[in-house]
Amino acid sequence: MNNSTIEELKLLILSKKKVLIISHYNPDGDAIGSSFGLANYLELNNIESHVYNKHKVPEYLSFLSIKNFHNSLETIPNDIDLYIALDLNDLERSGDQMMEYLKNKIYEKNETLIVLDHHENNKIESGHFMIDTSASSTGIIIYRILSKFEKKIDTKTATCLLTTIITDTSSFKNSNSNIESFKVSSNLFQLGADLQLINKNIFKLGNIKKLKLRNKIHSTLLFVEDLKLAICYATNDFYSDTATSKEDSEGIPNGLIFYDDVEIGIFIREIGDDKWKISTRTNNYIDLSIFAGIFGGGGHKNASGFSFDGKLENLIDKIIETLKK
Ligand SMILES: [Mn+2]
Repeated sequence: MNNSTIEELKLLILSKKKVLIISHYNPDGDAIGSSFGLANYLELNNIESHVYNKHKVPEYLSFLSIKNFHNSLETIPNDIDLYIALDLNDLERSGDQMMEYLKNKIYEKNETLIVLDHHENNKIESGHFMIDTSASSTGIIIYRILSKFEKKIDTKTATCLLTTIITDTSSFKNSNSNIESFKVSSNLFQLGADLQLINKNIFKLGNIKKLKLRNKIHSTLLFVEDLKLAICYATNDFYSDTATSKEDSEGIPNGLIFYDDVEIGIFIREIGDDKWKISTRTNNYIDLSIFAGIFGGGGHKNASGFSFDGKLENLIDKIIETLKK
């Protein structure tokens, strides 16, 4: 499979009237940002654009939107004249129903497919490709193409495309960050991409109820210096008092080990009368699967869990005693 040139893809897209954009299920910031950015820009060029995803837009990405978004095949118009698959290396990644639909359109009816992606091992058999594993997001590849169009990229498209870079590089923390990701981000920022809106949504921590729950949990902190151990717990009334649920205490033990003097983070949650669920985290300090095994639980070296029947005080004593050995 050979890549088309940017000029070829541009001419091909501009010759079409009604486009369906598809990306992978369980969509992430790149799948949604590149689909919506491309659809939004093509609409400005008077190409009717539809986006399909098997799943809904995740809550943290709901600040991005598009006119024609489909979660079902039934609402897709039947006079589509171009299919564009984004951020996927296998049609199977669009979901079974869409895969069958596309196989029929592309392989049997010989309709036109463009594939824009940055994953290794593309398994799509035919189409017009632009695959570049050095691109830090699929949105970068879309930017390369759209920046050759006559029409200027508008702020909404720029925000969508910048989202793909911020999420796929984890704000330039991942090793896939490169000169192009900075350059394209700079250009998108200049075009009016709303970086504050992106950051506020992508990295948001939840509502005030969750903060109140976490305050309660962190106020139980017990630090055992010689073990580099931090323990916090939550009883059922913590959740009822703050109108929160167990999902709101996710990530507590991970958070503990980000502090300098902590190597083992443990979170204990009440699951019934004198019944507790324990989750543990470390960065390569000890093997927590062995530790959890002593209590009849299991997991990995860096993260494990177990449950315990008895009084909270006894549980904490037993944890400290076991770690000391
Ligand atoms: Mn991606």
